[in-house]
Amino acid sequence: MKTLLLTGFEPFLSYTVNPTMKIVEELHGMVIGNYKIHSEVLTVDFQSSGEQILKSIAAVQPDAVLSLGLAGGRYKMTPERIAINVKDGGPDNNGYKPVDEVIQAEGQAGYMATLPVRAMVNGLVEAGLPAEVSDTAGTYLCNNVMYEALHYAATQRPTMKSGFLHIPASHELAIQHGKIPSWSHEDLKKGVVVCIEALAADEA
Ligand code: PCA
Repeated sequence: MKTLLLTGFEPFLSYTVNPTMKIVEELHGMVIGNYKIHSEVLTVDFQSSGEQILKSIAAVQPDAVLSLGLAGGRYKMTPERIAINVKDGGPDNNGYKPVDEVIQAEGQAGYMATLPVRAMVNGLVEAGLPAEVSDTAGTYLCNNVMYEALHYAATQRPTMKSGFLHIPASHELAIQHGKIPSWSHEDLKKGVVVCIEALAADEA
């Protein structure tokens, strides 16, 4: 049995609910494909979220990492193709607002996801869920965490696969927020399960 580190995020900015938090909490301890899921919820904080995911990787020693983030306004499930070495935007939940900063001074300009993004999109569409590959994870916390995990894998643990899935808002969030497209919690969770199944099938 392999281990998957599955991360979500706490609420941030105008998003009073983060659907990724509930999904990772519900999937914690489950077995999907040949992966046992270990879940963690990360803070939306430029100073600590990178450290948090690296600590979890050290503690859990996962074979693969799948991080989830809310992309409020997107209509589809979007596995991310690439993380870039940039911190910009915000503010985060501590009020910090970086401008044109690097994440890792010695790091590459970008790292491609090492999860099977195309197989994930195909699996999602086959399961009846709208999906496409995304070519930008932005420059906020999601990109930050994706970059940190891929940088760690590239420099310290090349066998560990890693990547990121942005998901649309849940109905619960959309009701509170007012102006964003949304999916049911069940469909969002199913989409995450399908992506993990695609990862497992890709290795079989
Ligand atoms: N989405 C944000 C950060 C936390 C989250 O769930 C992002 O897309 O960067």
